[in-house]
Amino acid sequence: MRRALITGITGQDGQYLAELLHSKNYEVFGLVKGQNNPRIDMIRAEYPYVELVSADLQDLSSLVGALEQVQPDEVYNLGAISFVALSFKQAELTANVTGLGVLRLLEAIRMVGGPDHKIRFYQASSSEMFGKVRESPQTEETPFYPRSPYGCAKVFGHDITVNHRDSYGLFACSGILFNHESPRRGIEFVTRKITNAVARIKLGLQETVALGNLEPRRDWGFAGDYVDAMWRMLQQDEPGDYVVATGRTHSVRDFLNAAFGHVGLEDWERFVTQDPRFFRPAEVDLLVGDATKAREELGWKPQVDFETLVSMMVDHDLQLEARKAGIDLP
Ligand code: NAP
Ligand code: G4F
Repeated sequence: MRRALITGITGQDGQYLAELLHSKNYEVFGLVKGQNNPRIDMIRAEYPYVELVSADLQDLSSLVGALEQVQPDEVYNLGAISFVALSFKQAELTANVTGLGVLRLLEAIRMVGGPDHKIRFYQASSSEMFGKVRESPQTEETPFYPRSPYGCAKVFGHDITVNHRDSYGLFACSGILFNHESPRRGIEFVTRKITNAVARIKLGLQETVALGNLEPRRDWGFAGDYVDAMWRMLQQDEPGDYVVATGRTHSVRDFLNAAFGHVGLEDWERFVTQDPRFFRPAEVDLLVGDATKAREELGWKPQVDFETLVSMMVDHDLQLEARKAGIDLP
C-alpha cells in the first residue's frame, strides 16, 4: 500500500483528497495542529481510515518527526492560512505558515527522504498569485502580480517548490489551482457564505446577507474534481507545474443570481446589503484559467459545471439549516 501524508486534512481539500486516496487503497495520514483542535473530532468521525499525526507548518522539527513516523511515498501540502481577507490583518502569520511553511516541509523532505528523494511532493499553489492579471486567460507562463499577503506567500511557496526541484532533484509539483468550492467550503468564503445565507433566508431564519465587492470575477470549479488533478500530478514520470481551472469566469453577482434563483428568489437585491468591512485593501478583479496543459498531460478535465456546483451547495445548506432548525423540508 502506498502511504500519503496530507497537511491541511481538516480543510475542504484535505477531506476530498483523503476520500480519493482511500478509494485508491492508500494508507492516508493527516497532519493536525494544536493541542485541542476541535476539527480533529470531525475527521475522526467522518474519515475513520485517516491516521492523524501531530505537527505544525511553523515548526520544522515537528515536520521532520511527522515524516519519520509516516515514511510517506507522497506528501500533499494543503495546509495554509488560506483566507485572503485574514491575510491582510495577519500578514506575518500568513507569510510564516503559507510561505515559509512550504520551505520547512521541503527541507524536512530532504532530510528524511534521503539522497534518493523518494518522497513525491505536491504544493497547493493558487491563482491568487496572478493577482492583477497580466493576461487572460492565465497559464503556467503568466507572470505573477500578487495583490495580498496571502498571494505573496503563495508566490514564495511556488518559487521555493520549483527551486527545490531544480536544485536538489526533488519530485516536487506545484498545482496552480483556481477557486474551487463545495458543500465543505469554509463559511468565510463568499460562495459558501452566500449559499448558507440563501438557505437560511429561504427557510425564514435570516433576512439579509452583508457582502463586500460584488464585481470581482472568479473561475469557480468543484473541489472534488480538483483533488483528482493533484493526485494525477504526482503519478507523472516527471514533476511539473499545472494550472487547474474550468476556463469559465463568473462575478460574485452571477453567483448570487444563480444561488437565489435556485430557490425561486429571483429578486435577490432586496436580500443583499453591502458592508465596507468586507471590502479588501486591494482586490483581484478577474481570474480565468487555461488548463490545456493539465488536460493534455494529466488527462484531467472538470466534471461539475458552475450551475451544478451552485445548486449542490444551496441544496446541501438547505438540508443542513432545516435540520438544525427542526424544519421538515417538503
Ligand atoms: P482550508 O479549508 O482553509 O484549509 C486549510 C488547512 O490548513 C486546514 O486544515 C488548517 O488546519 C491547515 N492549517 C492552517 N494553519 C496550519 C499550520 N500552522 N500548520 C498545519 N496546518 C495548518 O483550505 P482549502 O480550501 O482546503 O485549500 C487547501 C489548500 O489549497 C490551501 O493551501 C489553499 O491556500 C490552497 N488553495 C485553495 C483554493 C480554493 O479555492 N479552495 C485555490 C487555490 C489554492 P486547522 O483546521 O487546524 O486550522
Ligand atoms: O471567496 P473568497 O474569499 O475567495 P478568494 O479571495 O478568491 O480566495 C480563494 O481562492 C483563492 C484562489 O484564487 C485561494 F487561493 C484562496 O485560498 C481562497 O480559497 O472571495 C472571492 C471574491 C473576492 O473578490 C472578494 O472580495 O468575493 C469577494 N467578496 C465579496 N463579498 C467576498 C465578500 N468575499 C468574502 N469572503 N466575503 C464577502 O462577504
